[in-house]
Amino acid sequence: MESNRFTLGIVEKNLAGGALLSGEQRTLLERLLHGDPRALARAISLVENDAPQAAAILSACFPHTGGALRIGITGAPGAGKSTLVDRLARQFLAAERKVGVVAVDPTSPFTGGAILGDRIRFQERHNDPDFYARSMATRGSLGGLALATADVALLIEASGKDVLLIETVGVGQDEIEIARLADITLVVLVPGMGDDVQSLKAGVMEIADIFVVNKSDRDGADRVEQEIRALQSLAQVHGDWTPPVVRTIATTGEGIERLAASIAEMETWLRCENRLADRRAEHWQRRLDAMVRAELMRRARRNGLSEEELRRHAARIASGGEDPWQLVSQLAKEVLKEK
Ligand SMILES: Nc1nc2c(ncn2[C@@H]2O[C@H](COP(=O)(O)OP(=O)(O)OP(=O)(O)O)[C@@H](O)[C@H]2O)c(=O)[nH]1
Ligand SMILES: [Mg+2]
Repeated sequence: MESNRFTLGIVEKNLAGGALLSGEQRTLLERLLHGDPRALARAISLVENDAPQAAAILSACFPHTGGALRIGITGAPGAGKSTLVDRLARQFLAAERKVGVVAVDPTSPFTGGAILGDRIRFQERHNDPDFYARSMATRGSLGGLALATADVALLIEASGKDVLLIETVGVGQDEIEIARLADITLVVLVPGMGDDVQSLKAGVMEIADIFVVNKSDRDGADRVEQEIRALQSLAQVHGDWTPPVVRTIATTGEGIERLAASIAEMETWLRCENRLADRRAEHWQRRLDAMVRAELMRRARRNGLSEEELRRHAARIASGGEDPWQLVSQLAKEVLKEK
């Protein structure tokens, strides 16, 4: 990929807080930027664990990103998202695009069994140097799951991928936030399962750029499609882009070419009239907000605000022994004193 020809020398000027990388970190980054999957895995672990060098690594990778197309795939548990991701990955690889996958592990015990299956299925492709997949297990990281997923996606992109597929279970706010990181969001629906379009959260409907009616081999695909169209006639959310409805059978691959064509159409539309840039600026605004909060919390933690300490304050506040507004104001002052 073009951006990988940059040398670290150029990149280093832009590092977060003027941080300098150690020799070991430079080697790690150079390997990552050349697409070494082991270096990438190591960098992801450092970032996921909020290691002290995480910001410097992300900062060094940032100039090597921006070129890849990010596709979010969201939908109810078991809708066939991973099977679709696998099919789409093959489609893109066949078109000589390098593919990265981030799968956010569902936390619901209902779907827990699928995680292992995903890992095995995705790992089978690990021999392909143009493919990299990672599942996110982190919960409760400082900046939240959406921020952690965005950071991991950034690292994978910097390692030279052209297309990123980000799979999330579209149930909670966190997951909707993750889907919003994408340039194009696919909302996967299935016939039956009591999963009527009407019952879908408004947030999920709003983020859909393309509707996928998967498991179209089952009865009721017509009805799902009609319901989506009925809702669409009520609301136009994307200006002159009407989200298409594509039927698929992910297990056999039926409809995948049509889906890939819809993605390509949307990509062309996004690349006109600055739409992609506008969308990404909106994403960055949300992400910056989360990054600032995370950084302030990180500093507060460094200043000794441990979970333990927070719990003590909370107990005192609950019993009327401490004023929360004074406490927060004091904590903020301490954080801001730090250079
Ligand atoms: N009949 C039918 N089954 C499908 C289709 N697509 C996927 N499946 C099956 O549905 C099950 C769930 O598929 P996954 O791809 O794991 O679904 P998922 O949405 O990733 O699931 P979670 O990540 O656990 O939410 C698997 O047994 C698939 O084989 C389809 O088009 N038709
Ligand atoms: Mg899955």
